[in-house]
Amino acid sequence: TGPATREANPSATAADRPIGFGRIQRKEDPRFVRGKGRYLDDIVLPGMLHGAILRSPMAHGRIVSIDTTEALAHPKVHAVVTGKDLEALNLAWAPTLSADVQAVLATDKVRFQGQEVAFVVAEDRYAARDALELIDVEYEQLTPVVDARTALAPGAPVVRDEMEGRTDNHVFDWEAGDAAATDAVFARADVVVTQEVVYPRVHPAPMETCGAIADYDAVDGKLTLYETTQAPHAHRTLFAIVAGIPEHKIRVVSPDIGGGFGNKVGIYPGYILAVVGSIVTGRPVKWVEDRSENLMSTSFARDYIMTGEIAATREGKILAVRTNVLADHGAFNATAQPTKYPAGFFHIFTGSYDLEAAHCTVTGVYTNKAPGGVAYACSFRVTEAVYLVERMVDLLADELGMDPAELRLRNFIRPEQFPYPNKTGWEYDSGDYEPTMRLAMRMAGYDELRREQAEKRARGELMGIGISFFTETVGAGPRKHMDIVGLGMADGAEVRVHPTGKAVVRLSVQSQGQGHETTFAQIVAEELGIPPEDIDVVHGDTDQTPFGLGTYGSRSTPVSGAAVALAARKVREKAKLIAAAMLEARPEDLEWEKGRWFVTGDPTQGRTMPEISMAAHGTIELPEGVDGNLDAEVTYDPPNLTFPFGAYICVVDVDPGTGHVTVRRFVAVDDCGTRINPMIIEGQVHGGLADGVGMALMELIDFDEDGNCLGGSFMDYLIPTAMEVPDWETGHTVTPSPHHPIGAKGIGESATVGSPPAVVNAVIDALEPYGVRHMDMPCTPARVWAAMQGRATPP
Ligand code: MCN
Ligand code: CUN
Repeated sequence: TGPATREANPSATAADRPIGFGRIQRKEDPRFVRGKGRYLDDIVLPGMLHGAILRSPMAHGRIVSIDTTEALAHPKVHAVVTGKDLEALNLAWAPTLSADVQAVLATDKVRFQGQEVAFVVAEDRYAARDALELIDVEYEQLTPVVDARTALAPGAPVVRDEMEGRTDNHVFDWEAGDAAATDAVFARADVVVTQEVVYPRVHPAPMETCGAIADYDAVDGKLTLYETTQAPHAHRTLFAIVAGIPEHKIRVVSPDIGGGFGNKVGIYPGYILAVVGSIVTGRPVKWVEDRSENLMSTSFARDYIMTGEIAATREGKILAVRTNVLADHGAFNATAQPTKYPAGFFHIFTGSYDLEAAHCTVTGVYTNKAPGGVAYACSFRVTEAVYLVERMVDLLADELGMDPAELRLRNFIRPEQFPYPNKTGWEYDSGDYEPTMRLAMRMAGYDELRREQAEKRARGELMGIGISFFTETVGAGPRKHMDIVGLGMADGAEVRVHPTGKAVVRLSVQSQGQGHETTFAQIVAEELGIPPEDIDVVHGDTDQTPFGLGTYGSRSTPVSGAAVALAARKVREKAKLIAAAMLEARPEDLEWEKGRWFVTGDPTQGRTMPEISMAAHGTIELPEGVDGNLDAEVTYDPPNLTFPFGAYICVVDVDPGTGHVTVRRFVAVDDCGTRINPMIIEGQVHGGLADGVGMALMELIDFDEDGNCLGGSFMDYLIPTAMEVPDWETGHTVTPSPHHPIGAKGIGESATVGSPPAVVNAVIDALEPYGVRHMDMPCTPARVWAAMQGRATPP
């Protein structure tokens, strides 16, 4: 299987380039590579002021008093806002995306280090920061809840004591699967393996931090809000609900986004404070957080303590998986995920295997840490699920003395079992796992690698080979099952073909680097035969785009991509009626070829899209019921999610003296169904693999016993650079989604989801001579070295 479908020479003329799907260069890149992107901080409005946030120095404390007199006296300060001021406006607390509330500015207590305490609006960013130092806050320090394992212990400090009658830190209990059936299968299994598996707290850490510019016009009552957001329409509705400003008076603009990775799904206090600042001062107010603020206060990811159990026969037939999870949600439950699923889509932990039973329980707890959850290319907690099951399968292989590739191959769901109803309530739409796995093994030279490993082991060298085979569930809704704060998960798209045959497509989703301006033009191009360069993609402005829930959970292609394809097909059908009128033929006698309707049996009698679009806006008499344009609009409610999958193989070398891990090779074979732009897909996979290596080897948001965040800068929170990653070896198979109009599944998070277990499995495989069965991420040199000494954590 070759890597690419169609190669395009970038210097080729438009006529040589593929019309539709294929490897075309990104339309947005001329702007980005010339430094002409327009990010939030590039926007300067006349008379704009600057906001800065005073944050809590401690994890848990009661606010005794706040004195803002000196800050207000600063000559460049226009306003200082505290929780008390917000209380008067009923804005001190805002609803989260998970039916909880979050303090916009603390009123009673601070509940995590870095929490928002006061907001200063000043002439410039420097003055605003200087004035923060002039605010005098007296705190009474309280004992924090730092370890989720102790959050439910009797007598633990209560994080959310502002809630009526609350005496503990319990957030929710949730379960999926059949407990009794699973217990019964475990009871008769030959082999059961149990392991606690921790997916630690990490951070999406996009290149651009979060920010907002609010511009409230008191005369016409209109709020224009520039925001780093992945979901402009959802944000607009939430602002309408929270601020009481009607939607038609709110315009949310999401400019170019410098990476989101889930970090820009939520509504942060800073965004709300920019709005308050603008209303109070009557001027536009910009707020942009710095790197430490981003790492310490905005949506973290993971923080799942999972106890996994896997049951199998002695011959290696996997029978069941069960797990209990303790989920650390921080001080407020601000997780972004569909209402029905407090643990996101974690119940895909049944993986790619044909199980007899499965069951999970998830318990969420409050701690004195930053709120958020799910963010970071997670497909709504599929990261945690895949990590759990792929670690458990490796542990089982170890227990049975079986090759981990062989064990997986024996247990895959077979192609004829699709659509496959799994044991926790999903219906996997399509899959053909074995060829994908075999391709990865062939590309890696699996048997040869095992031989090399045996030779090296004999010499005392530590080489590891790690496998991960993942199945994701991406593309939320359907809306009857899925909503976020009551908004059903569907997406709108609008296609307009102008008189001269050029087109514009308007989206409800928002690119943060995924190349939507290219791939969504390609979808229209494929359907209408209009070259992609003649199609403009408009997104990120609620005044210009149809309603929809936005970009996260790799849902843009599965949901919005479907909406675009169907809207384009509507245009094509309308074009058919107009072409028939032009040709004086019956519509049913016309046939389509890319870009043209022609009379069946007489290809010379036809009309091209530009001819038809001119006629639609022209003077010919249009058929009954056809109005004078070539436009269409669709809101797509997906019938099911899509289930992309992939096989990843990682080869590592571990330095026996230092415990340092080098990722020597990484083979990734992905199947995301129909591929719109293979180059963009490879880019998504490369980025996600780097994320995965980062999480597996170095990324960690840790806390000391007082709840101080130890990952608050890029000196402490390590992210991988080109030095730490190998040359990725990518391949693909194509198993289209049967329910998606073009057969495409999502790809944006696959590699982040699928790669961490491959890396960790490789590290543990390398440490086999030391009898290491498991270690928790990140596999830093200190931790690997400790594991080699038989210790769980470094001294
Ligand atoms: N694509 C394709 N063929 C397919 C599937 C996708 O050509 N069969 C293309 C799409 O058209 C799109 C890109 O690949 O241009 C990713 O598509 P999709 O899988 O639908 O994911 P989204 O566009 O919804 O992107 C969201 C996803 C998420 S949730 C995170 S987190 C993440 C990711 O994308 N954040 C990113 N990739 C990122 N890439 C960049 N550069 N920056 C981020 O912040
Ligand atoms: Cu979970 S990170 Mo992406 O879904 O925006």
